[in-house]
Amino acid sequence: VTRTKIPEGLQPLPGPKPLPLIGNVLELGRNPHLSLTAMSKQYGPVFQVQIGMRPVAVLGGTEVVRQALIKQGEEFAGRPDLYSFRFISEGKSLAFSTDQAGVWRTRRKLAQNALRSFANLEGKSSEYSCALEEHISKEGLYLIERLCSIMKASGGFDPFRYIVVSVANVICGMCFGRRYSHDDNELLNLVNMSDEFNQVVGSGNPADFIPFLRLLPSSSMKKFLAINKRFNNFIQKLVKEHYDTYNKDNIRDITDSLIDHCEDRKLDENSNLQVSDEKIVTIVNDLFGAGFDTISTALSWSVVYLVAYPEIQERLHEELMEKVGMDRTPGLADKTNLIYLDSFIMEIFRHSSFLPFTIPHCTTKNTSLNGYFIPKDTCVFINQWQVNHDPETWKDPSLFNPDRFLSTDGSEFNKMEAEKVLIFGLGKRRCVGEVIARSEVFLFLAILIQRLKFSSMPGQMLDMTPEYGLTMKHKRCLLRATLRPGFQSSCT
Ligand code: HEM
Ligand code: HJJ
Repeated sequence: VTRTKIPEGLQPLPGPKPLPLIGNVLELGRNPHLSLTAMSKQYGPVFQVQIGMRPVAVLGGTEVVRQALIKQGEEFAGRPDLYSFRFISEGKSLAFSTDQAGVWRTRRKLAQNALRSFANLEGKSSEYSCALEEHISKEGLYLIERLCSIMKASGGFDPFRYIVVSVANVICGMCFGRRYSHDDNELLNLVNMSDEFNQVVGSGNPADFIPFLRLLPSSSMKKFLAINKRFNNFIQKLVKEHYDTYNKDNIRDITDSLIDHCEDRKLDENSNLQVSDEKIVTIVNDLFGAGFDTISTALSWSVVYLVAYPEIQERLHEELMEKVGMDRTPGLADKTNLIYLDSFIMEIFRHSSFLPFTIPHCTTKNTSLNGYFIPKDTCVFINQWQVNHDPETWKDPSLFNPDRFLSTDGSEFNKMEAEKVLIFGLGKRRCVGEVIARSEVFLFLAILIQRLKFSSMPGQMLDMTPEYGLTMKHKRCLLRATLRPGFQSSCT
């Protein structure tokens, strides 16, 4: 370990004493978001643990996270060179790879522009305010039909299994202009295997920090490599089809627009060619991967919470009846009126904190925080779970209570409280899909809650303990859904 001399007036980060070779891995345990929150009580809002030979700065206090990611954004905007990240999109991921010469910044802008233009695109019919709303509405209604027929056939359904296909279809529509059936095995195999991906890339995976562990045979690492390979093949096939049928006068989807950007650049003699075509087109890997996995995790948790809190489910349904009624499908414009639903979603984000840490960050130069010295190239974990359960910020943080986001008389959504929830990260690396994600979670839930009532299978206990990973999932389970009185489906 190389030691940089600590500048005068600064202290080294506090933290537990590391063991030789493995550092503090044993104290990290199976739930690093909980163990690191507990350590923070002893060492403060910013401290250091050593994972293997590598020091990691852990930030979990609300203020210290804002200070680092916003006020000192540039210094904390890097990504560490972690072993598992090398295999994601063949090391060319926008989200996970280390930046060379500002390429990340250019790619990020391209991703943001592509998402913005395709989400806001006009819908095919005037019934919808935008293409995103059209995709979500249609997939939401298909999902209801599908759940009704599964209920009729087998009396219970696995929420993640069906939600993930509907969500994947929305991002597939935007990225590739196509949708898949709920029985398409190619898509099902791809989107139902994200567990291993998430466990391997979750913050604090020992193999990322302890080189000799990579020599041991590991079934989870094997599966991780297989998932990445399958994922890349799936996307590459769709990208090739797009190259073959590309027409610059008819840009059909995000993939076309990224190809178009490469072609444009070839004509422009002054353009800077640092970003290869491949690095432009692989942006869709990240958009598709992030687009199906995060949102389906959020929705699947939401359905489980609806079942766990039936009185909240009834109140959400009543709000929908009052503000939307039965005669039309809810739309994105209803968001401002459905304040209890909005509060419920914020409380899902906060209470589950299903994205417990952001993707790991890395310092881009020597810096300091709260009077502590942090050298260049230090790996940094941002503990979103801790921010969302900080007793200084939240009254009874372990209580699931959507009302905390409403004014005392219940008539208004409290934006100030909502902004304290940390789930999309902050600053330069903040999620690029946030607007789409919020719209999708809102509209899918509004459509589902309007028409369906969810409940548990008789005699089955709900297990709400999350499985640790980049995105934490609930255990697979079977639930029931029944149509609300007055609604029809093709199987009633
Ligand atoms: C990054 C959360 C949905 C695309 C991130 C990060 C978080 C996050 C925490 C890392 C921030 C950091 O490292 O500091 C979420 C949540 C979602 C969601 C909670 C859903 C509820 C989406 C969607 C897309 C997307 C729908 C795309 C369509 C990305 C990309 C990055 C990212 C590309 C990498 C940004 C970068 O490294 O510069 N997201 N996300 N996310 N997200 Fe999301
Ligand atoms: C995936 C599940 C994947 C990628 C990306 C390239 C890109 C969730 C957070 C940020 C979003 C950033 C990305 C998430 C992962 C998945 C996801 C899977 C292969 C992938 C914080 O998206 O099973 O395979 O390859």
